[in-house]
Amino acid sequence: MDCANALKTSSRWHLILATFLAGMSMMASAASKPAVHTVIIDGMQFSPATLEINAGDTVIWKNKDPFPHTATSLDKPGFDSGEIRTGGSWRYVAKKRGSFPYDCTLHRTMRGVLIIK
Ligand SMILES: [Cu+2]
Repeated sequence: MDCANALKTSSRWHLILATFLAGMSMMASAASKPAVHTVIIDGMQFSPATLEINAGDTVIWKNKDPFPHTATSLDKPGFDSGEIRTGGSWRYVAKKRGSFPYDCTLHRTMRGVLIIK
């Protein structure tokens, strides 16, 4: 291989590497973009009961039952939706990392856990 050919091959590898790195950084930015998660309240249950999310993500609780519910963290300070009416929803932007067990203050047997990483 002469000098010119070696140079051509080397610049081609640089192009492949640059393309690869650009792809990787796009994937990284997609992964760190805040996501929106939904918890359905139906039949006196939170679904999913355990939800793992990243700090900065949004969680929306949607009430499909014919009566109100709340999503209220057991530890304070935490979060408290107040009463979510039938067909209503409540949106929460999760900022503080940790594991937050929560229940419905109107029906204490309804339990869920929000894990914020
Ligand atoms: Cu309830």
